[in-house]
Amino acid sequence: MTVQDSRQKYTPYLVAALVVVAVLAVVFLIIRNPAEETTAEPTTEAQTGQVALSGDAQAIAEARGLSPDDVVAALKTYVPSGQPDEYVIFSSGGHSGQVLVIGVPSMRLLKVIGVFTPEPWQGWGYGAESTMKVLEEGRVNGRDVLWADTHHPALSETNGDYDGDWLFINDKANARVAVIDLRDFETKQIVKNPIALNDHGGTMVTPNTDWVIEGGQYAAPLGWKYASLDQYAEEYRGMVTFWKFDRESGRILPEESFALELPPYWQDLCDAGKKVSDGWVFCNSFNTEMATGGVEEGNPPFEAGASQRDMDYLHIINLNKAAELVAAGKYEEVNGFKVLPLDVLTAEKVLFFAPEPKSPHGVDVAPNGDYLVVSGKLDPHVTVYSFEKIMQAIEAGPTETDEYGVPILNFDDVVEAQVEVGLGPLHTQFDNQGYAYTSLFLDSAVARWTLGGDYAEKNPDEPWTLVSKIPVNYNIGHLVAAEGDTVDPDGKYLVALNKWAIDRFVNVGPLLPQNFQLIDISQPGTQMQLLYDMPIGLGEPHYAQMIKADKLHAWEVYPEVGWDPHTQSKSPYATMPGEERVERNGNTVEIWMTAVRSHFTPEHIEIKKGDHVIWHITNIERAKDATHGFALPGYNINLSIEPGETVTFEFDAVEDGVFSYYCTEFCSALHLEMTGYLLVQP
Ligand code: CUK
Ligand code: CUA
Repeated sequence: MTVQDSRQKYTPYLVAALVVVAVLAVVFLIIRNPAEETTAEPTTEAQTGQVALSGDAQAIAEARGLSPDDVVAALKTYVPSGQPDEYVIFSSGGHSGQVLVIGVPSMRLLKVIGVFTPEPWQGWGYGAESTMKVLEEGRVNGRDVLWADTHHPALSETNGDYDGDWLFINDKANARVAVIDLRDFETKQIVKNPIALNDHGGTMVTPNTDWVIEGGQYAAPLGWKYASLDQYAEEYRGMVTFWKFDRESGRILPEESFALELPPYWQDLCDAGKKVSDGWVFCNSFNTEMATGGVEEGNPPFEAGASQRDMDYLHIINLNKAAELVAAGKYEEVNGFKVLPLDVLTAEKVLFFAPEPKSPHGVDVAPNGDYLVVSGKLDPHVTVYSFEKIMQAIEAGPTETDEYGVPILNFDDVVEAQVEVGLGPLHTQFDNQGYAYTSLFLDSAVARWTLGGDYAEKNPDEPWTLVSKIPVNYNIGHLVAAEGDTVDPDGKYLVALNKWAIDRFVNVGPLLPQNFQLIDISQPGTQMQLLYDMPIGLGEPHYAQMIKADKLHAWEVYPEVGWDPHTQSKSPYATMPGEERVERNGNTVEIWMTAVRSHFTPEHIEIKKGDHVIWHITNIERAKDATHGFALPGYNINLSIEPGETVTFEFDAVEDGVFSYYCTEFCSALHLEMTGYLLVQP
């Protein structure tokens, strides 16, 4: 059946379904309102007007010019006040260097987590030692880099399914990876890749989060040493890094991590194998031409030079074997970091290539780990590789190699299917009905197509065929379906992460918002429905993951009073009521302070100009909403002290004068009185 046919076939049913839902919606609203009226307090005119209007949903729909589709969409996204969402999206915050937390289906923004960039509300990077330490870990050669091009968040997994414990995200610009603890939604660690300045294929995790993958992008001499572009083939290299994650300490362990030296192709996205392909990792590459640009010297420009060949190489990596070789000491060190050299990879059969249509972008492993979907940006097809066939081809022994000696598998031996999906395919997600969804950048659409093999039992459509497309606005990059990159996708919802939103929102100037579009994918066949547009006022978010909300188990307050969120244990500086004090030791003044609604103790602190100040504040509250802020003007100090937390900061009192410190959260009726004087004597 063609797409056109199936559309015609389903259209009458679709219309009928929409009408039924719309009628139900109206009935629902009518039935619901009398109850509200009976419990209502004496009403004002405005309230009466509201009740009358909402009692007639039809009238509202007409007055607002809403179609039945609009009404259905509104009902599917509306989450009543006071109710939580069913799913939570963790999205890259793009250049902001942060992570966005969004509820689905309401698309309400829940939090912006400070990661690579200071964030004032959370007191992230404004004095609190536990936050300054993490940002300092992100320095590059001793220089602060306080922004990031965040790309791919990765939720931790257990047996290939999200477990709601940890979140990782990479900074493409500076090759850094951050670790966020989902007990308190705070960043605990940033690691700077010691061998590369930029990355792209990260972060992705292996099915039990043993390894966090960070694939490279633009080749350079490892350790970013100098080498002339004339020596590109000899001196420049690609890489993929495997960061060892330790759940116990909640940290990446750099000393147990390692990288692979790869040919100087530009490695792009990666994905970890799962189930049958557990232990393997797959990365795309482009610029296997090894173009070095230089249009000003008469060379082909990068975009042409890097697209001359019809095929690039899918990298197929035996991660378990690589880890064994590292354990056996077969590595070299670059900037103190373990790197398995290319000749070891080829001799020990760790790395294989499979040709892939040129300039690919995403490689996405299907839920059972049996197929890999590669999207060639310049090819209207997705190419589906069979893991079983890859293993057979490796077993049979490839006969060809590239110029670095990496074995190349035969394309026809390892490809299962090619599905024509449309123009500019980038990334693929999966659902629970046997469908795959591929973002089409040039078409500005999402393609829904069928998987074959075991997945074909789940739906009646012909395997490996395009079923339908839904337009999105505009320029879609990634897309995210509910748990759509795990071993057990949920279906239901898909969000298209679109770039510049042309003509979608009120004009806010030449820099356009991004647009997250929520799509209902619960119904089969051609029935995908666009539900909601969510403008994102910072950019550019690349990838996001969507987890069932009930898998998250964050703390409501810190476990005990005096908690240090950086170590997730009791702080040695925890201060209980009655223990508040100021101690002087030479030129160092140490302050132990408590915060509770609505005062800081002590309220007067007298020191001398030139003193070094070490200041600890413990929020002794146990109530969920009893967060206090702390601002010390003139010294760039701003803290968020959540219930139970102990925060430490230090500064040199370089100026004399009167400094009133105060609480920056409206914590009580007497919040404005929650203040004190720091008196610095000349
Ligand atoms: S992404 Cu990084 S260029 Cu398609 Cu994963 Cu946007
Ligand atoms: Cu504490 Cu305001």
